[in-house]
This record gives sequence, structure tokens and C-alpha cells, in this order.
Amino acid sequence: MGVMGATAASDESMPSVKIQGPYARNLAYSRLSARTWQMTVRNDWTRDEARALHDLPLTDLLFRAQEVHRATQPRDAVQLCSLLSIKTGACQEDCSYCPQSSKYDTGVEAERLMDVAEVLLKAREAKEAGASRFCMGAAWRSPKKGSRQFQQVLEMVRGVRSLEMEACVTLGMLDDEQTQELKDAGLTAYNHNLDTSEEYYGEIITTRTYKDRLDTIARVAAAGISVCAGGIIGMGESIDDRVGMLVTLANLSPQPESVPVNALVPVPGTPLGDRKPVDPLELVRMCAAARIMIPGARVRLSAGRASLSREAQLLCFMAGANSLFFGDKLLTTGNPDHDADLSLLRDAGLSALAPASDAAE
Ligand code: SAM
Ligand code: DTB
Ligand code: SF4
Repeated sequence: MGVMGATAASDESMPSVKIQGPYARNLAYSRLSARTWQMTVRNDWTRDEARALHDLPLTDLLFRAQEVHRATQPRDAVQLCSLLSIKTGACQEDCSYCPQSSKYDTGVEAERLMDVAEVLLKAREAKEAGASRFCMGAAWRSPKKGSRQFQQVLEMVRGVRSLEMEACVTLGMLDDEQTQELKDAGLTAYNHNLDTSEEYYGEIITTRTYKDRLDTIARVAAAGISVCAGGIIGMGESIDDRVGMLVTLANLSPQPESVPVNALVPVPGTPLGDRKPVDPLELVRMCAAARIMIPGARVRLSAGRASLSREAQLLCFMAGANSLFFGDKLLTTGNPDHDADLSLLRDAGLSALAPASDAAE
């Protein structure tokens, strides 16, 4: 257990008020000493305490998250990551949320792996627009062993690093050799999401297991690549499922370097295509709980931002989110454009985070 910052002041004297509502039963926790939520890196979170944290009255939760945020993260800086789908569609997996699965008719056209030069042009444009990390996603279950495509991805990673940007890829499951090759190419981070709790996972994906995901995450960490792992809310999961996912992430050792918090983008044709958009305040709660439980991570406000107001996004930043996908497209769906994000940051007095100082090594 590592201490990340000072222990917050006690607020035991704060009164508690009875309010009716979904989170009312947890108001008792608002009276707990802030010492209970110390700014420590802990790998022993229980679901009960994480649930109690998640369900705090929102203003208390935001206050606690701000305390941790200010003690552990650069103040007022947001990491801008640009995302590019380097290989789109025709994926053999059945992830219920995903427009790129070949099992669903979503209108996404399958495309071959992009040329290295074309990808690096996009990376250069992203850098010029202000991004410090370039993330490349491929609609694969896993990269084919010894394939030319995988060698091309390694070339893309080397190229992005030579632009003095952080490089991240998400390619599905990896074996030891592929992981080491990515490390040797200079990869900064590997994105592999848990997506939801272990219990709810089977409702969403049947073609690979939760353990498969944890195994890839463990391999990436063992190779010394930063782990980017998070999930999605709004897929019909319970609050306990959301909290369960956060507990699994927080109890990883080391904890993930970044945690994408996605709100489901319901895509017609997928099994989750008619889900109602998630309440933005639920996203705020997830960002805050992630910030407190995984204090050293960049918490990335990810898919779903196109339908969030500026105010809701600012609440997410208040809650500890300090990273976002920057550019008008995620993989296949829309995202706010550069101008919208730059004016949001400017109006809020936030600045773009520079790449990690080793990004050019
Ligand atoms: N194919 C690789 C894999 O699944 O491991 C990498 C790409 S995959 C598209 C990356 C992540 O995007 C998924 O794990 C999921 O969390 C997120 N994602 C995909 N479709 C989404 C949607 N419609 N709404 C929100 N998040 C989504
Ligand atoms: C992550 O957690 N979210 C990003 C990134 N990692 C690869 C992907 C979001 C995809 C949203 C649906 C789409 O655009 O296809
Ligand atoms: Fe394929 Fe990844 Fe989409 Fe699942 S999330 S269907 S593995 S591209």
C-alpha cells in the first residue's frame, strides 16, 4: 500500500441529513472521517467499501475525489489522446456493444489494416492539433502470430514514438512474444478493457473469458508496458457490477496507468443498440470512484462524450477525469471535434498535458 499524498482533514463533525432517493441508504457514509478514504494506493478494496464510496452523496464524492486529484495529479491539465482505427470491422468476436463485430449488421464497412505511412500522417496531424498520445485500435480477437500485419503495427508504434508522442495500441489478446515485441518497439501503453464485472461479463461477450482479459493485462504489465484498462457503463449492468469492475481494476498490482470510462454508444444493429443513454451523473460517479480507488491513473473520459453537455464534462473533470479522446472520431462513432474540446478546455482554464518526458526514448 503506497501513500500518494497527505491525509485529508477530518470532517467527522459534519451533520448528516435524511434525504430520500436511490443513494439515501448510504448517507451514513457521508459522516465517515475523510481518513477512511486516505489517498493511498490500495490493492485490497472490498466491494462493500467501494459501493459505499460510489454511493456517497454526490457533493461528498466530488469533494473526496478532488482531494485525491489535487494530491496526486498535475493540476488543471488534461491529457489529449487521439484515436485511430487502423483495422476496422469484420471482427470474429461477439461483444454486444461493438459495431465492428461481424455477428451484427451495423453498416460498418470492413477495411484492411492501414498503411504505416497513412497512420503516421494521422499521428502527425494529431500532434499538431495538440494530442500527446496516439492510440491505435484494431478489430481483432488477437494479432495473428508471426503475421506481416503485426510487423506493420510494430512499425506504426516505432513511428509514433519517433514523433515524440506516447503510443498506445489495442489489438485484443496478446501472447508473451507479441507483448515483448511491442515493448521492444517502444510501446507506451496497451489498452485492454475489462468492460464490466466478472459476473455480468457473460451477458456481454461469450467468445472470450474474463480470465483471458486478465491474462493479457498481466502479460502487458509483466513486460513493463503501462496498462490502460477500464470499461463501459450503460449496458444494463447493476451498480454492483460497475463497482465490481472498479474493485478488480484497483486491486491489480500495479494499478492501471490509465482507466478509460466509456458510456455505451448504442449502435443500431448491435444487441445493445436500443439502450437508453446513461445518466451523465452516473458517469461522474464512476470517474470520481475511479480517481479515488486508482489515484495514480489518468482517468479517461472516453466513449459517449458526444452526447454530454459541456457542464457534464466539467463535472467529470471535477470528479478527477484528466484525459480524453481528442478528435471527431473514436473508432467508428463520433466524438466532439477539436474546436469544441479546445474551447471547453480554454473556457474552463484547463491546459493540455505534455507527453511523458520519456516519450521520445
Ligand atoms: N478489438 C480489441 C479488443 O476488443 O480488445 C480492441 C478494440 S475494442 C473496440 C476497444 C474497446 O472499445 C472495447 O473494449 C470497449 O470497451 C470499447 N467500445 C467498443 N464499442 C463501444 C461502444 N459502442 N460504446 C462504448 N465503448 C465501446
Ligand atoms: C476505450 O476504452 N474506448 C475507445 C478506446 N478504448 C479504443 C474505443 C471507443 C469505441 C467506441 C465505439 C466506436 O467508435 O466504434
Ligand atoms: Fe472485436 Fe474488439 Fe469489437 Fe470485441 S470490442 S467485437 S474484440 S473489435
